[in-house]
Amino acid sequence: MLPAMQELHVSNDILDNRVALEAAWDRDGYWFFRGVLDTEAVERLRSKFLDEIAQLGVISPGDPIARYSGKSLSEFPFRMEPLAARKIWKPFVAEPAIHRFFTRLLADEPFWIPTVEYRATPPAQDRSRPRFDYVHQDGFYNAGIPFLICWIPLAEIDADVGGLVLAEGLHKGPYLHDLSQPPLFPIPDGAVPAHAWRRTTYRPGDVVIMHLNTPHTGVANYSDRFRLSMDIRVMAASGNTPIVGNITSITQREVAVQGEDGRSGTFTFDESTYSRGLDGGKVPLDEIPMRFQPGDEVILASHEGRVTVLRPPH
Ligand SMILES: O=C(O)CCC(=O)C(=O)O
Ligand SMILES: [Fe+2]
Repeated sequence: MLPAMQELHVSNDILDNRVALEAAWDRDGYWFFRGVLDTEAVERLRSKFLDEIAQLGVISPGDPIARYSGKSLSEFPFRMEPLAARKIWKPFVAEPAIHRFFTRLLADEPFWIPTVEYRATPPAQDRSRPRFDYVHQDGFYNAGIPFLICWIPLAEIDADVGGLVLAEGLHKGPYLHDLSQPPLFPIPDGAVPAHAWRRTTYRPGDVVIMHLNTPHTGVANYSDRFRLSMDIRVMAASGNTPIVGNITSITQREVAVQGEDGRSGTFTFDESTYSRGLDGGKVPLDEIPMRFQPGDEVILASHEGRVTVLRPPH
């Protein structure tokens, strides 16, 4: 059993009230909205997940509840690489009803950061492991880009299925990650007081939007079915958005990028550059040019011509 936890605050009633929205954000470090995403659009996304995992034989074709068939998971693509390769987030955020919701929430056009996780989490195979998968603050591993995390359930996710838990009001810092424990710097047990954890039973149409420093984790799935969710990151388009695109050239001192939206430029590296490799660790300055090549997809943030963040989308 998951320990008893308070429910997330629901912010539907303040969706059009900027002052109240900002106050809730400042106090809690998240917004939770119920039933605001067009359920047909969510269903179209969900059916892509179901088709993919049915093809892998781990659920029966057409099974709407995605009950795990028991087939070995030794070949299961835990990061859903086939869905990632198809970039199925793009048609989802382009759905007019989805676009309208985020435009209303941000009071601006949404700018999507293509750091997307497609999660089809099977029932936990090892129940001796802790129920909380990995408590973390996204900001610790993604310094420099002030995005909002959008966690989107694609089916009902109750306490057995697990889902997301977050620590309310702990986004104002300092980071809880333990700097003396490389390379992952985990948050020590007990650093988040037990009373701060929040959850709810999630349903299609709901969305959790979190501050990038809000501690959170997935909860191991103790049900008989797959847990389906997608998390994606967004900013207001008028903010200081990074360039999302491809490297056109890279030398020991600078990198040139061509952004998908037409922005481009050449930027220099320096000691303040935060670069992250595919393994998630910080890349030393002199190794940056070896980690990236022309053609690579990157997210690049800059300040006065210098790179502040350079990283692959994932
Ligand atoms: O869904 C999960 O298991 C964790 C979600 C998460 O870490 C995120 O959305 O940043
Ligand atoms: Fe996260």
